[in-house]
Amino acid sequence: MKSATFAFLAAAITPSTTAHYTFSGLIVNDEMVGKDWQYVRQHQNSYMPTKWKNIPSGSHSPDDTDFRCNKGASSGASTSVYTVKPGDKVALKQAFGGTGMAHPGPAQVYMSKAPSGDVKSYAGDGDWFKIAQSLICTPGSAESLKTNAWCSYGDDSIAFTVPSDIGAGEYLARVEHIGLHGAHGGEAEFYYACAQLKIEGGSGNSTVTPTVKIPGMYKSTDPAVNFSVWGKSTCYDEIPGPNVISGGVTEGSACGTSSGSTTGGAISKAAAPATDYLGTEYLKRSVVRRHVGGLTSRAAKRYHV
Ligand SMILES: [Cu+2]
Repeated sequence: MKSATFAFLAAAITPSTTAHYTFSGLIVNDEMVGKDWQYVRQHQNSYMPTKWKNIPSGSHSPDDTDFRCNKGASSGASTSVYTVKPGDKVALKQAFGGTGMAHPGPAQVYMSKAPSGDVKSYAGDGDWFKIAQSLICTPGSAESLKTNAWCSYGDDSIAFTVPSDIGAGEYLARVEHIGLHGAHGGEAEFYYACAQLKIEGGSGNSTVTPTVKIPGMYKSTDPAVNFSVWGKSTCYDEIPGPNVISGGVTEGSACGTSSGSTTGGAISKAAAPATDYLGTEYLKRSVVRRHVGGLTSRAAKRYHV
């Protein structure tokens, strides 16, 4: 009875963490630091997605100011700030015991420096830039574009390396995964949260470009968020939002011709295999892939469009 009750409660609390998700944990150089929501702004959107159409009850659209750090997270007054240095490997881990992102789509990491120097009071209304993105890692299969062709598919975190040239200061670091399974009908799903980081050291005298505002970096008409994973395409020719900054990292490529990481600038469909590997992908890929192997069929059944 007791275990049955527990099982029921567990199911009630986490009915679809592989289908829906958000991020609450901070991992630095392969170690979890602190507790859930200690360094990540706790928001009120649970694991529900942000969408333009058929917005889930209580959620909002990507045109809302809450698209910055998710619902009700415009202040980080009660969130701690974790100090990192350039080259540190950072990741935000899925909340609510999520065991892997089981939606097809790209992942992005944006950062924004608190103009006042105090990220706790920063609403995220300043300039944002993209430091990392992951696209397609497995080439040549339209079928796998529904699942594990995407580099991020099955991962339980979104990782990045702290850039060396964006300067010291306090930053919001916003990780985001876009579920494209409903994008053909205008229902791309956005999953994201913001960590509060203080960067010490680094050069950082150059102007970081390109920058965008949130909301505003995506439009509901952008091809990248209206892409169909249900067609014959084996490539994701559009990237959502701006290019990564100089020194930023792209994992995979538009067509999956590269499964490593490339540094900086615009992606191209004919991207050469990566020779420059910055170690962003510190979570052991083999473990993730085994996990995905067990997850795929179940995950496929959980698609909700
Ligand atoms: Cu979902």
